[in-house]
Amino acid sequence: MAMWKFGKKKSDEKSDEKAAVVEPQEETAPAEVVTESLPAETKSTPVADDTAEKKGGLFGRFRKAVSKTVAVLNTDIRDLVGVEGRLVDDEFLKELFAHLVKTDMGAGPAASIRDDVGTEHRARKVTMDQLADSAKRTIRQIMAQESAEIQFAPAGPTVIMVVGVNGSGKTTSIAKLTHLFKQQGKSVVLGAGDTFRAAAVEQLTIWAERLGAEIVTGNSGSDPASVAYKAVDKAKELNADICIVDTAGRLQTQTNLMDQLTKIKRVMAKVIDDAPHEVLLVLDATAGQNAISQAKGFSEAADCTGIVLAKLDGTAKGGVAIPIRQEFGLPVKFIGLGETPDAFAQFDVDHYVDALFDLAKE
Ligand SMILES: Nc1nc2c(ncn2[C@@H]2O[C@H](COP(=O)(O)OP(=O)(O)OP(=O)(O)O)[C@@H](O)[C@H]2O)c(=O)[nH]1
Ligand SMILES: [Mg+2]
Repeated sequence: MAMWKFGKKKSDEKSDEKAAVVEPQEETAPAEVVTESLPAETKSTPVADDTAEKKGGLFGRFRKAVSKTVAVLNTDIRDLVGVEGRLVDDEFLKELFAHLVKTDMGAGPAASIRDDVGTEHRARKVTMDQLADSAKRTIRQIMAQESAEIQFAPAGPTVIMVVGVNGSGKTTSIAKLTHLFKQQGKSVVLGAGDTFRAAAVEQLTIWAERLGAEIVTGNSGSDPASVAYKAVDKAKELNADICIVDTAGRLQTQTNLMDQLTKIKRVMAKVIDDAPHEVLLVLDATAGQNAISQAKGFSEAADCTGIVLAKLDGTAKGGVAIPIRQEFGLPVKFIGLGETPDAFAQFDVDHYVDALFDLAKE
């Protein structure tokens, strides 16, 4: 399999060229980017019994991310049920709902849990374990998703477009994806489709250099669709495994900018028929319920195929993954747990639900 490394910009780059192609350079060694000792390859949502994960590692951060939900389950709801168990009646179900909505899972999932507990246990005594089992089943049902796997192209480069609001974590998530693919021995071409700010191109160029990826850039202010076109074209020419295209941050209310995403997608399909194979929406987990309204506009405008929940390490509101899944039917594919390329994990529903509930027993 061909491996492509980042090299210097062509000095004879034509000034009228909208996208500048950076040629591969054999000697460039990827710089050291790992700043802490984390497992070399994180395949899915960190699990509690992974002994390689220490406090402060991925699992520690993940546990902190869901700590608010865990705390509510472990204190308020445990108290509500009591050691002896509690009769399930309207009063209990009302109180249960009031506690569940405090966990950031949102009113929809809280109501589903309440209703399912009511259906399963009404007029009977319920223990904390039975309640947790019932709630787990409900959340698993809500979160049940096809797959967190990237939908790879059947042949040729897999094209991934990354979208989201300003500062949500798009470019960092691209670095994380690149790191993951490089670990799998795949070749990656990046497209610096955020031509809005010169710093954005620089940021992605640095990541490409560090991670050993090819990059296609455009001049500041140039048409992002042109950069996207050239990036996909370059990936095809090099027969690269993956092409990831960055986009400028935008609000779902900015109609022109949202239309631009449609245009970027259209030009990609001119190079490779079924591209982009993935449109990943990066959501800032610290935005809580706001993240949900962001997702609405984006998933419609850009036909998103999956969600990257970034900055989960910066919040205790990890419960937000549940309403996101319930309202959109979009799979949560990856979670971001820090600023380094390895602070990334594929989302695993079972690990997630176990973390929410099993930790409540600690
Ligand atoms: N703690 C933490 N910080 C993150 C994570 N992902 C991104 N960040 C930080 O969030 C800030 C914004 O990240 P970017 O990747 O530049 O976000 P962006 O969506 O590309 O931003 P724009 O291009 O300006 O729209 C940076 O300081 C990142 O280091 C994460 O998972 N955890
Ligand atoms: Mg960016």
